[in-house]
Amino acid sequence: MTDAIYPATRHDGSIDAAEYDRRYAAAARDPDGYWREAGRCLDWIAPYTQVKDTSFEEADFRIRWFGDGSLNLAANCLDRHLATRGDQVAIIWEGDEPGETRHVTYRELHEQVCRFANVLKAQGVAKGDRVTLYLPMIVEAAVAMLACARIGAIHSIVFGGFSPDSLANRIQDCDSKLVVTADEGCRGGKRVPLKANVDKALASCPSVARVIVVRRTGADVPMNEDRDLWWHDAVAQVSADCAPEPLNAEDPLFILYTSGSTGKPKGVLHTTGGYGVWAQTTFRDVFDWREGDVFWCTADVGWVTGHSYVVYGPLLSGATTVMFDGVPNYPDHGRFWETVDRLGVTIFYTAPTAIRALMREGDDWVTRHSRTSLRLLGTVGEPINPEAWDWYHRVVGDRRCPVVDTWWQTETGGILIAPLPHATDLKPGSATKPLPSVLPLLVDAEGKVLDGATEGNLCIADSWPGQMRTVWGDHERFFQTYFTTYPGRYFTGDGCRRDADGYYWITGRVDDVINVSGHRMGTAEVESALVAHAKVAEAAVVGMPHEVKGQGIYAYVTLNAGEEPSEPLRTELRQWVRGEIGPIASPDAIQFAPALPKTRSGKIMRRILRKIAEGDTGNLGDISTLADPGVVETLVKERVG
Ligand code: 6R9
Repeated sequence: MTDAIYPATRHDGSIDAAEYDRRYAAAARDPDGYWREAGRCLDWIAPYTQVKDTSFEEADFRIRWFGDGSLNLAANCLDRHLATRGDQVAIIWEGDEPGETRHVTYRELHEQVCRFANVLKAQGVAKGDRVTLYLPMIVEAAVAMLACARIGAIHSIVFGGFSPDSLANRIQDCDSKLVVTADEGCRGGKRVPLKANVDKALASCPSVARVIVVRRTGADVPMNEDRDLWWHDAVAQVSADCAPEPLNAEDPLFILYTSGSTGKPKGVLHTTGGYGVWAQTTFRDVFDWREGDVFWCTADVGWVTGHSYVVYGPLLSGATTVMFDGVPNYPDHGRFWETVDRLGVTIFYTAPTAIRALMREGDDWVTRHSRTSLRLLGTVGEPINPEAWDWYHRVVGDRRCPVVDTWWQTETGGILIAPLPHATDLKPGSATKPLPSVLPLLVDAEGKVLDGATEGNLCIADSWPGQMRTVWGDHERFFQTYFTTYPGRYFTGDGCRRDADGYYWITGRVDDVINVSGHRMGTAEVESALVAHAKVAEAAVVGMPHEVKGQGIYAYVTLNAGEEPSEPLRTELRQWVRGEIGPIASPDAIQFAPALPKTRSGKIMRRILRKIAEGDTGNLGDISTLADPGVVETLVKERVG
């Protein structure tokens, strides 16, 4: 073994190493047969006879799973559990203030979903229509998602931290008919003006005829009589019966916008059958879910992790899932562990950035709470450094709880590479091994497949049921983005190392995407926000190492002639980007650059800008192709931070 290793602990009834090996081999040998069986984890209205129908080749490019089956995912999350677990808690909602808690049973959730589905229908929302959700982490967010799924409408959730402009872009791109929001959100004791943001966004969104507003804080918000409805009024006026719409396995379930290396965020589209199967099986297997578990994934439903592991995976499985509307450091740094104790959380899933932030505050915030209910810990969103892994394992988990480091993407629908907690020996910092049906390949820049212990670009050789199906409105962009860099393979955009034991170590993005606190940002998006400012002539954005966020945003800004660099302007530009995109995109460092290093053909040399931002200025590599090598010297001298 090549690295520190924590042997898998045996647990009766869990998948062990032999069973993992058996499943992995079976799925590799006969994916069709494997998923024909595994697809039965869902209840189908019309059973499928076809299973895998996929090709990554340009000539017959297609991704279809269970293509002739029909089902309804809301019915799978709710109705099928009513007979056996109607009175079991489905969602424990934990508000921003500790102890501001609501328990919602499967029966209650079913009724709320049916009512809201009827509200949507009464507003003219039909199968295939898009509905944008711009909500805090409240029960109504899950209700609205499932109500869409029940009638075959496509939900598109926009994270509540995005600006009115970002919201407007995402509404326009998919032509949403209806928006669901709240008066305000609460985060760490502060208010977020969600309804006011919607009002601003809708000035440029003529497709939206109706806004439904949840009363969350009771703030006095202006209601447009022709357009806006209160959620509580609307649900009171409709019946609590709503038959689930039978949907084809390949009917769309949701759109979720995510950043890429070029252009505007892409609307990643997931469909019903394959996504449902993937969300449920990965939830059950990776988190080793058992009856009685209280599962807490701290992600917001505005991100894919919230879709798959706050809502769909747990509810499809009949689990009890925690929805958290707060932040890790409010009212103090012990919030997670105080809440774990109070709610009896058994499985806890969060992001490395949160772990690193809490680690800095000292062990005492953790150890003053018992955490005895915990039996399994997980991470997602970015590489976890071994030091943070070790702290999580040793201090939070008292060395008792396996840590599952789960690698996946918005595009993959659910986890692809992760340990199974009682099957896989753990190595801190490694997402370990692929799940059954996941065939990772490491390739070099020319696309040559690399064998054995090596490092390269991470591709996946063949389809899995949870894979995205298209980019909303731009199927060509879907193919171009993911299947042309290495023809015949899905390219993830990540770099990766494989060790002698066949373990995978994700090294981070190899494209122009940066990962800030586990949130994906396209450098191009931040650049276009910066150049939209009247004083900015040109901007180049790169990632830089950041102790807590993993990566920070480093922006080089060239001002228009006649504009002078200044501290107030720096602050103004930061505020500007917050306003254009949202707080998560605010640059950590802004360097005013008289000029940017460019090739003679005018291409910005990002490689050099990355090195300067990283402080690695001793070794800038070949700069002889630069139009004006003198530019670099100035940049190095004036580096900030
Ligand atoms: C689920 C999610 C995807 C990108 C991905 C990679 C990074 C996610 C990771 C990880 C190392 C892990 N990433 N999980 N890197 N180890 N366990 O985060 O989706 O927001 O689309 O981001 O995040 O770079 O390509 P998404």
